Amino acid sequence: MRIDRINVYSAQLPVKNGVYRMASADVEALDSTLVEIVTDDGFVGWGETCPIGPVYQPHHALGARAAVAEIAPGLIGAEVASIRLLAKQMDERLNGHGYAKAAFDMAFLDLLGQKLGVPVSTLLGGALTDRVPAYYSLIVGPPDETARIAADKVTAGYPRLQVKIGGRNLEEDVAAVHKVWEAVGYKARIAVDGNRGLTVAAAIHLDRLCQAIPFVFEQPCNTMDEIATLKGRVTHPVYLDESTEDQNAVLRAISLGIADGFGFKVTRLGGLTKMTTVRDLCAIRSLPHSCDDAWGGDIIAAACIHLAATVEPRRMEGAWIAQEYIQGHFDAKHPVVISQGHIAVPQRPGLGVKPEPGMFGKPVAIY
Ligand code: 0XW
Ligand code: MG
Repeated sequence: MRIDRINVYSAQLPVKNGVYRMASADVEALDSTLVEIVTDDGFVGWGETCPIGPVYQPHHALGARAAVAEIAPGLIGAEVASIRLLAKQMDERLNGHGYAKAAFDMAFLDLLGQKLGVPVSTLLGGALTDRVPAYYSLIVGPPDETARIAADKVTAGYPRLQVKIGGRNLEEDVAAVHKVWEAVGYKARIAVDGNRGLTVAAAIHLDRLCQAIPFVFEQPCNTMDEIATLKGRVTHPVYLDESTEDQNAVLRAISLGIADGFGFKVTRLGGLTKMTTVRDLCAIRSLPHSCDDAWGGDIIAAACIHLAATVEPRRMEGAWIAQEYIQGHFDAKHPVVISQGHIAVPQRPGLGVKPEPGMFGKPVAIY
């Protein structure tokens, strides 16, 4: 199975119902990059990378496509058999840019899964479940409205909520956390996500003012170093998200003992194959984590779910997919869908989703 052609597409994904608001940025539309790899024996594999705008983390859509342009020509003619060899070939053409390589890694696994007749979860070590929990992300908004939506989402079956805070005064953030807790109580687990937006001082204040509420505090401050200073000064467990820029960052956080869990993003960590390493490191230390991406359509959603299915359920903090904020699906026949706050693991070979032919228009690049 050799790579014959690579088509690259750009898909515009407007945010359903307006704006997705976080401390670090407001986003209204996302530009997703898709790679379609066609092999000489007639298989087609898909990968996707979709930064949530240029500010959330040091990734952006044009950067992804520029990195794809460096990598793709070197893959033409390559045998799709060893993911390690293909990763080495990518590294020999471009240093870093894991978020672009992640799209290729997904497509290679999609191809191998189809060739071998197994779902990608099997290639990642094997599924432990056929249904994974999702979580709902409540954007920064008026506290009463946030609490109302929180209650609705728990009724809809979500076992976990993420309350976004930051970028406004402390009083509103504290009110949002209290009101969500009053609305849902123990019916859902709660993460409070600062998206890098709080100072260390504000994080300590929020921790004290919400002392009795059992939430995990996700990426409260900008850097891992700032977050490290919270150790022993806050009582809520602290999770890292944006700071997990690569595998080494995760190794560092675990070995320093400054993270009680993680919000992992498949593309930020360089792809599904690299994610299996941090998944296994977390298993060694009994650390919980999510399996998400920053955004994306059905290809990224499927990738997250295949990986999530391989995580020990007691440490699985849920898979966030963008479905609630996106109109429609890439694959209307086999979409990745949230039902009662959970997502069925695709069982078909490969990723199990195929975009409708022609739906992304003409490729923006062909190799
Ligand atoms: C909730 N998410 C997974 C979606 C947005 O990209 C932000 C992200 C997060 O947890 O920061
Ligand atoms: Mg987060």
